[in-house]
Amino acid sequence: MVAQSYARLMTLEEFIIQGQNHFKGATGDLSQLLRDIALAAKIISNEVNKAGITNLLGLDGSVNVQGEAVKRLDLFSNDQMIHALSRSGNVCMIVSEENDKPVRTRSSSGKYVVAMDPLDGSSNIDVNVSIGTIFSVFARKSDRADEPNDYDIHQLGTEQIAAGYVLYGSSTTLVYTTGLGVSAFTLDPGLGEFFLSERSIKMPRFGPTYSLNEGHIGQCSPAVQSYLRKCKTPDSFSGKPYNCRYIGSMVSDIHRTLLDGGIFMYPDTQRLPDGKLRLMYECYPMAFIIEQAGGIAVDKNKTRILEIPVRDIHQRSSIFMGSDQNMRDLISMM
Ligand code: P6P
Repeated sequence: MVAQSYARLMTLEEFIIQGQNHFKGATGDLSQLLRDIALAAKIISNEVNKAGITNLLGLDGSVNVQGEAVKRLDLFSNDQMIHALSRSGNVCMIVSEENDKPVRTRSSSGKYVVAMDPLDGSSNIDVNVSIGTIFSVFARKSDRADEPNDYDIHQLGTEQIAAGYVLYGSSTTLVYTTGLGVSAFTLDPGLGEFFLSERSIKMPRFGPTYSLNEGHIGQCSPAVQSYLRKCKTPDSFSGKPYNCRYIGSMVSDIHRTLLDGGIFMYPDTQRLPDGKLRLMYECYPMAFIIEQAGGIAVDKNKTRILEIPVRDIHQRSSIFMGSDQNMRDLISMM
């Protein structure tokens, strides 16, 4: 019975090949890149799910039984992603939250540049809250015979050719887009295989849920404060106020917003006038996904996130993203 039910499921591998066939002249290089990311996701998932026990065994940060230093999970995840992205020879440069400068791979002729947060929200590991990997893929601009340069990195979010995240939660879920809609895959850890769980995800047009760190609300703009007062006022139609849901792990908060609708905000505050989240490897990929699912993503100036130019690879941006109607309500107040 189980064998028959698996037979009905589509693997990530099959889906990637199907997607590749959409792109005339596709070389399979992007497909290989997505497969490499999926491999790193499986390795990271395996470690993340052991994190509690390694802490208990005191292996975290000390020397493990093989005499190797046990790296903190975010550094381990960074290493795994860099290794996976370097395997194919298709990636020439990597921007990572964990590295001050862009990382050059051995393949200076690689056709892609990847920006990533290898383990976002890693501080949540100690309290067993879901965390995630976020990635964004660009085609390099410079000639492949030359060394990659800053023009390959300073591209607009609209130029992403793929973006996605992996959520290490009660199940490990990979969500990505190549511009043809958003699909989700769930890992069967027993088989080590990602299976298609949601195809062409479309956000609900509206969701009665808002998500932000309300502890900062006193430092937020009057527009955000008045929007929040509106969310807390019982709705004339349903008679109920919105729900507040905030996990403090961007991948989890965005995944819920993507599937259930609503709005996620990390606004600018007096302490963080440009917000906290990073433009290249948190805001860009998540905005690409949210827009592909029918939502809207802007910053404090109502500028489309995907059109905010990159000045510095670690620059921050305020971010407001979510369902079409929720976002229009907020934007009308900004
Ligand atoms: P705060 C996690 O540290 C993170 O980078 C995102 O995953 C999350 O959305 C945000 O910071 C939470 O920040 O200030 O609410 O703790």
